[in-house]
Amino acid sequence: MTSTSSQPTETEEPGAAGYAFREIEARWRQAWLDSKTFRTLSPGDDGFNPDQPKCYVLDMFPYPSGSGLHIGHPKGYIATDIYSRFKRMQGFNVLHPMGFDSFGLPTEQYAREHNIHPAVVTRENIDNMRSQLQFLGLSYDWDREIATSHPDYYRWTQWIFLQLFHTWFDSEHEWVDKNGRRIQGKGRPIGDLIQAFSEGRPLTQGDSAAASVGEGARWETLIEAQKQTVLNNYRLAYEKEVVVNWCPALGTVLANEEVTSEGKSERGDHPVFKRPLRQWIMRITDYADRLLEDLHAELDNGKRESYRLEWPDAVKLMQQNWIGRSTGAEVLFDVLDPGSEQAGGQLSVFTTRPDTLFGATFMVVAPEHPLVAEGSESFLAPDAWPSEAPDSWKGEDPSLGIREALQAYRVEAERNAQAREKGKEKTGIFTGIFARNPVNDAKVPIFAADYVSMDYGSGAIMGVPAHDERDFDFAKAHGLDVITVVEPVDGEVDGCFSGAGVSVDSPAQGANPFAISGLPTEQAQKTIILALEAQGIGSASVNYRLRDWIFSRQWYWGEPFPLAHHPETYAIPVDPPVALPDLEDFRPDTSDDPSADIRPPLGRSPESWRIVDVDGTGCLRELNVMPQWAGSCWYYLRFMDPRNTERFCEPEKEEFFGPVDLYIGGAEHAVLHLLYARFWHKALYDLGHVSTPEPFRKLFNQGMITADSFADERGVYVDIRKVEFKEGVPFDSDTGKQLERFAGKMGKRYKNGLPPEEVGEEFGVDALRLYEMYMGPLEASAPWAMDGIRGMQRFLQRVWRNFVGSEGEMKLGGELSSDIDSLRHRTVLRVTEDLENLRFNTAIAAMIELNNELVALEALPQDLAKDFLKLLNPFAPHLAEELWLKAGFGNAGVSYEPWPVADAQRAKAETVEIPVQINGKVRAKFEADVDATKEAVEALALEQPNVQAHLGDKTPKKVIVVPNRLVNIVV
Ligand code: ANZ
Repeated sequence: MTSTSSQPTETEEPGAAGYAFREIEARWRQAWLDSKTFRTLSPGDDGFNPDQPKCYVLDMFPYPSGSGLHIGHPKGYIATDIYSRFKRMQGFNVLHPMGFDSFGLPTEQYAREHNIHPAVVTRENIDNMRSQLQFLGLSYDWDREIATSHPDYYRWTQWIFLQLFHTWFDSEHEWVDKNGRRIQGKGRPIGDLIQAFSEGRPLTQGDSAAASVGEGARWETLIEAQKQTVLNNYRLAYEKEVVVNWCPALGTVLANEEVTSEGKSERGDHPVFKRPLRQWIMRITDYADRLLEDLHAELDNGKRESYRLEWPDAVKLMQQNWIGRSTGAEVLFDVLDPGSEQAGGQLSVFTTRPDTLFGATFMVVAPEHPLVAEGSESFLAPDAWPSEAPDSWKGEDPSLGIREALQAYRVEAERNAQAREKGKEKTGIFTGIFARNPVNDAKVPIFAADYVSMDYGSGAIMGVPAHDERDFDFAKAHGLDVITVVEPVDGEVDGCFSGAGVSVDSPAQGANPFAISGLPTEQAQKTIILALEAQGIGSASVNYRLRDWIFSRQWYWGEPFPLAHHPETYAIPVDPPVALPDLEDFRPDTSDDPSADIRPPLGRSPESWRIVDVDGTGCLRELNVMPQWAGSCWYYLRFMDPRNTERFCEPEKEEFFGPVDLYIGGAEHAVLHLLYARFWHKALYDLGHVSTPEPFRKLFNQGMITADSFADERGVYVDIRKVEFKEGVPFDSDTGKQLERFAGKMGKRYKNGLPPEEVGEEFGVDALRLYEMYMGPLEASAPWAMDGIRGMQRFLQRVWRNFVGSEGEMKLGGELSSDIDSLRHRTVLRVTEDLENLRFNTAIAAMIELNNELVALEALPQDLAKDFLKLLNPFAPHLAEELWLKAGFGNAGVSYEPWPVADAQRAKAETVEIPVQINGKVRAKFEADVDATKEAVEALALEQPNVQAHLGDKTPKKVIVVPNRLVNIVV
């Protein structure tokens, strides 16, 4: 960075010419790096003080993109920097690290487009972003920098993966954690399960089915491959064939969010196909209850006071909805053999309203349900339409035979699958099959319809049109009965009533075990569930929206799995590190053919890498890699001990620094990243590798910095540096053509994101930092405006002028007046409280007010000058350090000076100026004692000569006194 001395600009304050911010900032930036000012000592380091309290302040680390940072990105980083500097001055041992989330598709795609190896791209991008972050004077401990794509890092990601592979969740296990908390369910070593099996724990039905052995088979009779298949059913990291979104043109699997409603890839608009694929999956659903509970629970980590997560309510709610716990019942309906009244099978439904069973007039299964899926063993549909079926039950074309019609509906439903969720019209088709309602023996038709989804509950429902909107719409469209069985406690309903109320029209209380008439909904549900359980036709049941997490990706730039495949088709762990082979051709195999073999890039690695010898057997390595999320699941732990080559993190250090005290990042990570990281953390907690039940104590989402963008008549964005305004109308300075203005996001593609270096060079980094914090509350989004940064530059120039005379001499000395002293204490109070609560904008306002009062002083009394620089330091550290040094306050700098403490007594202003309004217009001002009574203030106001003059002989209707603020007289 070149440092030119500051040339006067039009906005410069007179007399502030000595404030050479470019030179000052460049010098301090370098000095902090050279002397490692912000290095954090850990337990075990020389000079570490175990009695000093810790504060762990973390940013969501960036992925090193090719375009680097723009001025919108550092908002959160500036906030954590301010907080970290504040906490250091308050005497905390602050851990404030930074690193790079450098594996993943964005980097690989950039590499493909620019034809550079991802490793090279990553290195260049990291170097660029590091220097951008350093330019901003952020006080990271750079000795702790990590990159998730570095082998020293990802060998531990692999190690954690293996911990999960070797763990199963024992939902029955009740235990007391080391902080004395009773917890239901625990991640336990898989060895415990193996031992239990060999000591006689019976295999479940699912276990036997998976191992293809008969029911009642015993563990010790299984061969190794069968045992491994059973264990795969339990492992937290397991293998399964699942249906995925396969995009052959991109050569990769896509997440649902990456597929458009037309079934195309969001990136590139290529066709996407549903296709079964063997994947590694994380059994996060086992932790659903604990992930939910701890959002609100009182937590304790044994060394500090107990606490609850201080997260935005909106984020907690999003996680809660994402997990989506529903309680209700599973109910078995007898399915009648076609053309008979005899039960030929059973159909299980999940309902949240078992109290509405008497109102069930039909059933619906998902189009893929085995009951109607041709070729499935449970396929039951008859050969011809039953005589009961009206045309409205027969789908689009009633002239089709039942099997053709069902087949046509299935195909249609699959085609619509991507857009299914909120499909307006409730289409569906009769399956030709009837079932019997277990509570009243009513015969009900079974439909297949795509408003029921195969991956929730059992993929089948009972239709209760009187009390469920979707069922109501469906019943209307297909001419089905609507029977009301719940009424509101008061008031009437028209149409569908889905609320809680009182059961009606079910058997009266008495002999019938399902008697619920007259019972309030909650009680009716309990009664029904007990009766279902007693008769063996149902039970209480819980369902979750949360799905297990698909953990494999078919690209190159990710963590290799520490696994190989035994020829007998089970996975064998391989000790980390497993280095990513250096492939020259790292591109995926793409194709036009949706059924072409899926060949991940690692399949092209040399045989010496691909084949691992395990006890004399050649095993093929897993060729998929881990997803982008893997590295970010635990990076906050590595920062505590980033160079450890023996462990992922030394327990002593984790116990000292954990959990993260403040975590700031974008709201877009509210669910996935934070949920995945919490899941890994809990599993590590159960295994005894971390000491706290939750990773992030306080979470804060910064708002976005938005910006106007400008486009020409073709809709092509024009670089904002080329936009010129004539009477408020934007023009392209190159072509002279008028442009259209759009408000919105800042970003490279809108050509409206300036690099921070450009803005920092022009106005100063301190001004940039202040401005980003002064734009409004940290959580709010606000548009960038150049005028705003000029305002902050003027503030800093005024600070300079208050401290430095025209000859460059420091203006220090003199006595502190009691007025200024009390303002100083008030400002310390306000700034301290605002910093603690991340209200940086109002803290800056308080400093501006104080600074404005100092303009009138010839010289600054020492104590005042010191306190002012201390308050300023977290926000504008370069200027604060410079003035501290120039003032001779100490060569060690201001960064670790003790934070000023306010004297609440002295913070009280003795008198305040109070304006007097008559009918809303200010007519006078007077000084009043801050402690003056309302009556005294009112009397003083009425005595003011100008007030008397305006009142004349009128008597006021009303006098309103706002203490210490205002008197308002209404006449
Ligand atoms: C009968 C009923 C009566 C229902 C009533 C609701 C109200 P949540 O809260 O989301 O868990 N359902 C069950 N499985 C389904 C599936 N695979 N696809 C679509 N819908 C399904 O919702 C559970 C309710 O959604 C269940 O309770 C079921 O409808 C429906 F007055 O059963 B209900």
